[in-house]
Amino acid sequence: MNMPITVALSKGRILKDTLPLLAHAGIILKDDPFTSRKLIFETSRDDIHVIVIRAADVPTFVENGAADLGVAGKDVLMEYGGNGLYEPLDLKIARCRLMTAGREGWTGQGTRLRIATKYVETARRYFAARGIQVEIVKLYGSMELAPLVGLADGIVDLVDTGNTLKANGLVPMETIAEISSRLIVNKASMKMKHEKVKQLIGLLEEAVANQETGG
Ligand code: PRT
Ligand code: MG
Repeated sequence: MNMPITVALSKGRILKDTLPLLAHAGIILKDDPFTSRKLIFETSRDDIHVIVIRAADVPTFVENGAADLGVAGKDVLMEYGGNGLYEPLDLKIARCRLMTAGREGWTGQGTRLRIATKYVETARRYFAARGIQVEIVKLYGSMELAPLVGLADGIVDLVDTGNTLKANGLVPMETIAEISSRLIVNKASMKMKHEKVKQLIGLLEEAVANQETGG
């Protein structure tokens, strides 16, 4: 049985950090995904293909079986919700924190706070669990601008070095979640292509361990 396997990646840092892990597993893309306009890539293993899509679309492709496996940030998975996916492996790449932030002096307290974010569901859950009433302003990017122009009191966004917040006069407040990228697997693929999927998970597990020891 030689059923091919499709792996979904996204084009930014996840691609950059996943390619070395795939290479360690003996999987090399035949074209350079950073310069190519292709969306489907053949690899050194003729039974494994890679597709490159928007980060937020990866869970949708995998849950619906358009890809067997994928790599997605925990931020994206938390926002996507549901339990239609297996999440067998923390790849420990593209790490950052999902945080609340606001202008210097902002306490994060108040009534009817307006919070700008692209993580609408996650932010809603977070503030609701704390009994804080908020109005969520959905944005698709440049969240850091919102408090500066009076669109919101605070934001929920990813923070790595903190430089983006700092450059815009914002300060980090609370950590909602520690973020890293996860391998996700379609539930039917896990059954139907069990041997191949298991083998790939095992190879990536080794690659992660190797990366952790700096090998
Ligand atoms: O399609 P889209 O543009 O949304 O995504 P993409 O194609 O750029 O996807 P990709 O592959 O880059 O993956 C995005 C994922 O990387 C996120 O879902 C996170 O899981 C992870 N990640 C890790 C980050 C960061 N670190 C990060 N720092 N994604 C974004 N940022 C941004 C952040 O939004 C903020 O604007 O970087 C800025 C903050 O960085 P610092 O260092 O200034 O704090
Ligand atoms: Mg991007």
